[in-house]
Amino acid sequence: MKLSQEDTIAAIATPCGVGGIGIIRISGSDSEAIGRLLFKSKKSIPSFKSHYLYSGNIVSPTTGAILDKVLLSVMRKPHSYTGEDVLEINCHGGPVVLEAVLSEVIKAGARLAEPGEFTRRAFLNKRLDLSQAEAVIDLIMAKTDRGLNLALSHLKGDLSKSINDLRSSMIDLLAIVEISIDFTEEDIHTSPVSKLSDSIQHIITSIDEILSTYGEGKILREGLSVVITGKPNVGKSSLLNRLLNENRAIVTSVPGTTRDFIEEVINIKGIPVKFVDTAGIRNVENVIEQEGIRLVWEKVSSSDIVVILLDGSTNLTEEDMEVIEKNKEGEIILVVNKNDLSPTLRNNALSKILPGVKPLWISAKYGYGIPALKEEIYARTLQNGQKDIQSDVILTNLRHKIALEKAGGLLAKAKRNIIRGLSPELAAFDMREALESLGEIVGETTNEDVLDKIFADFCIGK
Ligand SMILES: Nc1nc2c(ncn2[C@@H]2O[C@H](COP(=O)(O)OP(=O)(O)OP(=O)(O)O)[C@@H](O)[C@H]2O)c(=O)[nH]1
Ligand SMILES: [Mg+2]
Repeated sequence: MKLSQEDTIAAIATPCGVGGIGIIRISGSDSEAIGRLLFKSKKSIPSFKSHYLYSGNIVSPTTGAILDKVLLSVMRKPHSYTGEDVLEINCHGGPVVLEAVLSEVIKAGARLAEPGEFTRRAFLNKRLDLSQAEAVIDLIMAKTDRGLNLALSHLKGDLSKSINDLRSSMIDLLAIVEISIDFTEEDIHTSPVSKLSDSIQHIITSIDEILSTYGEGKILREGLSVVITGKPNVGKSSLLNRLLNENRAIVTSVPGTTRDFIEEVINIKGIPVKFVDTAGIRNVENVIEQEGIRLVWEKVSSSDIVVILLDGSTNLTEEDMEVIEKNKEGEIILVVNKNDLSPTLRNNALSKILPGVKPLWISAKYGYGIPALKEEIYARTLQNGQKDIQSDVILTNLRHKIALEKAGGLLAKAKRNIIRGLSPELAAFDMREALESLGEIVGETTNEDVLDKIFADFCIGK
């Protein structure tokens, strides 16, 4: 999408709905003129001071009607979010008033902003690099305090700095390799092969260190999903309610109570964990329940962890065995519920069915074993990620991961070719491509399509 950067853009920057205030944001060369046209205050203001708040009314130039009593500020370029002249109107936070003011702003010459267009302009005007722009959306979408801290660190430029450090080391090395293309060893004193390959390896190792943080970073940013499955009546909905500390799902003693799935997120030590309560697995004629059971397998296949829930007060049935069979190859936690009743199931019997899997006994009804279950889920997330992170930054974004992997692969190829004594031209070619790949992370070398895709995820007004 080719968006004109000449236009002045406008949008309601606050969420839809009712609130104390609602903000209309305008960016571009006509911002101030639009402010002059619509804003009326008691005292005449010859010129708006930048970063200064003015109190007054928004008045329709055609009807003369007062649309809202507002606070207005101008942030002159380049010291604004977008790097352009920005005008912000703090209106009252009702959808009708905001629409009325926005429509006057549009009539006065602005056009509606596309999603993320303010941040896109900030990027194009070099107020932010691309990884920082992406951190803006992560910050807005952060689900826990740890996710927020990560987004803040990226917004501050910690990731950009690491990537730019790598890029400058690569540029230095590339210069050395390129010199050896033009001159033979007798002409000038070139770096010995071993030194060059060591230097390339050093960069590869730094890339690998950053890459190793992705498992944890992804979990911190996106969270993980845990599906609770088991035959009817084992206490799946009771467990969800206990984890949430509220009666979210219907619990009854009638098997087959839950038909649809229910998803809720809880925060386990800073990790957003989405629990999915599902219909009990059994063979039934009822088509509604059958549909619910079909959904369970769909949910299971897209989950990170499956909690297999059993009822410890009864013997295992065929239905339990079906649940175990279908899940045993995946990432599972075996949980035995109703620990408050006298136990019928035994750990040694379970270990024959699922060797090496330690059952966790709980009582969803009374809360026993719930902290241990949360601990277990947390421990699994660390297993998926990395315990001893060497890197200063944590990678959270798949786009960044792919670019780093590509760069690492190309550098490894360059190193091999240097060791083999092949023409330095070959190594230089791969190193240049690796450099470009790293450049994509910070937006030095990114095409329009990639930008479109990144900013499409943003909200309007950001
Ligand atoms: N004693 C005891 N009863 C429990 C416990 N957890 C659940 N129950 C009871 O077991 C019955 C079924 O609980 P649910 O949470 O509805 O079970 P479910 O697995 O969601 O059942 P479906 O939705 O039908 O698949 C209810 O009567 C609960 O009160 C527990 O820890 N101890
Ligand atoms: Mg249920």
